This record gives sequence, structure tokens and C-alpha cells, in this order.
Amino acid sequence: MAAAHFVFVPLMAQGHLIPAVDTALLLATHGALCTVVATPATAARVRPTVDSARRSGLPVLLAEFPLDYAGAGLPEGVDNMDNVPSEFMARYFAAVARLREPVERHLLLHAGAPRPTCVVADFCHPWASELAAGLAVPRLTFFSMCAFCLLCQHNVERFGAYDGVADDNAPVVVPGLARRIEVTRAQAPGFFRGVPGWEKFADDVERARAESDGVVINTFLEMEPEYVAGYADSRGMKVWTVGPVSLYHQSTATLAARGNTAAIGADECLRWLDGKEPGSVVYVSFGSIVHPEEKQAMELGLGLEASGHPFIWVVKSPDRHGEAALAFLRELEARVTGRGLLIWGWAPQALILSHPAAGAFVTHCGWNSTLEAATAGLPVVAWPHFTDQFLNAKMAVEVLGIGVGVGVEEPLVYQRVRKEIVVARGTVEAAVRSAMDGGEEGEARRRRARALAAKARAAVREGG
Ligand code: BUP
Repeated sequence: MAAAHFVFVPLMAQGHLIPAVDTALLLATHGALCTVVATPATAARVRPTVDSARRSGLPVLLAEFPLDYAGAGLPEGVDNMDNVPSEFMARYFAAVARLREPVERHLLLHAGAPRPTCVVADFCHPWASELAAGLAVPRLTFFSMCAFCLLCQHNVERFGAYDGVADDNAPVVVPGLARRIEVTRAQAPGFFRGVPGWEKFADDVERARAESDGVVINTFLEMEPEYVAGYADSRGMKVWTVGPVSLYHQSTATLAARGNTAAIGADECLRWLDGKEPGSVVYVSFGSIVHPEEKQAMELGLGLEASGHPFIWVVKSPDRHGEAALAFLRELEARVTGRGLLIWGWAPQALILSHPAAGAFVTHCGWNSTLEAATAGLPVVAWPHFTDQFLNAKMAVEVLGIGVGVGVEEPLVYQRVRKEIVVARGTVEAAVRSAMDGGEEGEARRRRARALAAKARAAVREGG
């Protein structure tokens, strides 16, 4: 029988790309050839991971395809969700969809690699169904989300929970769950649903998912068995829970290369952590897309400083900050030398979280970050901003009991969520203290997080 050849088509966004590549590496460790499709700037971020995996003998290929910027009316170099201005988003998706033909041609003609046997494509790529049909292979839909979030979104829509609710900030109970979970339309607007101009895209995404041959989710069954079963049942689909995919590659080299572009070398970061007490450091990151506004960044910094705990804060590149915020951050950095480490770029997150000195994670609740925290046995300060992050925060705080919520009750405006809201330094300080100390409640949270980490490790072992 010919060897399996999986073609991964991730969304070009770190939060989708990284778990897709981790999943490809997982299959490669089981002997399957995996090809990861990417546009050039995105390929550059994946290459260090793929090269590191190839050096250790894994059969992984990276297939790079340029976007037709001019033809699509896109600014040159708009290549990844973290650099697509919102007014170009629709054109960007249309340009990516036009990769179908060159990708198919490449896969059919590429000498030296066996014909593909399966396409694993992000749910945001409905066109991948046509790619799979052209290759005459199954298409699986990849979600870097939790089953809880997928089921909540599905049930809210299926049972019309928002029908007749005019106020975007009025909480409704999510129908069809054993546990009472309330959510507002502003917190969980549905993937592309209800966003003017995106109706057709939302329909295409939904159709492609429904017609696909199964769903692959970066979660693990032991964490949310009822939601995985509920989602599979209500969708009538095969669901594979393959996570937590960050746990499969424990080589420091591969993890350090994960997502690429470490502004501070992993070694330096780990040395800094080596000098800290076990469980003493707060790690703060808002993922690859969310970027706190100037005033918010300052309040956050002052809150972290006042908490008295050592911290690592991923502040991203200096050009993402206005003058005042930049000056504030530089002053803070000088003031907290030795106790606070500011990372001006990409951090080796998976390595930081699994270091014994890590104590808690202040996170925007992107699903990967939430899962990586749980996997490392850390409590979170859950501070969601948009898309699935509010439901992920509910998962962490209400379902798993490992989180302290921040700013989750504020009234929101979908798509412009955090612009007007500033969480004050005192709130930040209190949330960090609660996660790190927090008396009996804090201890119970940390115990639950440690128990979850043990389950996560068991889930990725043979037979898990
Ligand atoms: Br920032 C950052 N280093 O410095 P999420 C992120 N990551 O390794 P997102 C780093 O990127 P969504 C950094 O470990 C995680 O795997 C992190 O994914 C890694 O958030 C990934 O948490 C980030 O899902 O996407 O990127 O904002 O839109 O899904 O929230």
C-alpha cells in the first residue's frame, strides 16, 4: 500500500498555522508524509520548525505559493492575518482561494512525492474542498478551537438563541448544554455570521465543513468529553481530537523554532527563568493578533509591577507601539530589571509555560494559549478580546475552573471590542494576585490546573 500523504492547508495566521504544523509533525512521526502549503512570508515562519523536524528524520515538506498581490488588489506583502488591514480582508481570502489551481497542479505533478491521500484544511478555507475533489481524496476540516466553543456557537445558531434579542450585550443561556452558560451576541457573534458582507463566505465555510469527511480538533477528550460528544452528535460527523498538539514535540530545538522569529533567544529566556523560584513567574501575552491600546498597555504594565510578582511580558515589536507607550515600556523595563522581562518580539511560549518557574498565564484566551496553559498545569488570568476568545475564557473560568476573568463583563461592540475599554491597573493587580496566591480558592484552581496537565500528558501517550 502506498504511504499516506497528508496535505495541510492552514489559515495563514499563527493561531491556526502553529497547531496545524504541530499536527502534521504528529502524523509524520507515525510515518506519514506531510506537505504544508503556505504563502512566502508565512512559509518563512514555518521553515525553522519544518527544517528542525526534517533534521530529526521526519517526512515533512513545505510547499510555497506566492499570492498574486497586484491581481487581487492587495498591497505587496500582505501575506498573513496579522498584517492584513481589515479593509483588505475579503480580497485577501479571495486571493488565497485562487491558490487552489497551482496547489493542485503542484501536488499532482510533483515528482519525488507520492500522490496525496488526504487534505487537512483549516475551516476558513472552503476552497480546499474543491482541491480535495480535484485530487480525488477526502477533506478533513481543521479547527484550532475547543469543542465547547464549537458546540456553543452551533447551539446558539441552531436554536435561534439570539432571535428577538436586540441588545448585543444581553446575555442568553446557551441552549442544549447540561451546564448553564450565558453568552452575549457581542461575545460570541458566530464565525463570520452576521458580519455585513461576509454572508456568502459564512455559508461557504458552513457548507465545506458539512460536506467534509470529518473534523480534526486541537483538544483532548478527557478535558471536555461531553462537548466533543455533543458536537459530533449534533453535527453528525466524525470528530478526531488530536491535542494538545503542542505536547508532541518536546525537543527544545523544535519548540524554540515554533512560530519562528524569537526576538529573544530561547536560551536567554530559559536562563532568566532558571534564576527564578518554582511557580513564581507570571507570563503575559495576548497572542499574535490582539494588541492592547496605548492606555491599556500602560495600565497593564503598572498592574503587573504593583502585583510584586516576577513577570515575562510579550510586548511585540517596538513599531506596534505609539511614542508614549513605547517610552512607558522602556521606563518600566529599566525599573523592573531582574524582576520583569519584556520580550520585544516572538517568545518561545511553549518552552516558557512548561518551565518550572512559570506560575500563571495572563492570556487573551486564543485557544492555543488557553490549551497550552492547561497543558502546562497553569492557572490563567482570562482576558478575552474577540472571536472565540470569550467562549475560551468561559471554558477556562466556568467549565475547567482554572481561570480568573478580567474585563469579561464589560459591554462590547463586536469587531471593535477592546478599543474603548480600559481595565484599570488595580484590576490587573488583583487578578494576578488571585491567580498566583488567592488563598484556598487560588490553591483549588492551581490543583485543578495540575490535574488537567496530567490528563493532557496521558492523552498524548500511546493509547491515549
Ligand atoms: Br504572541 C506568541 N510566541 O510570542 P493563540 C505566540 N506564540 O509561541 P492568536 C508563541 O502562538 P487566535 C509568541 O504558543 C500559540 O501556539 C503560542 O495562538 C504561539 O492566539 C500561538 O493563542 C498563538 O490561539 O490566535 O495567535 O492570537 O486568533 O486564535 O486567538
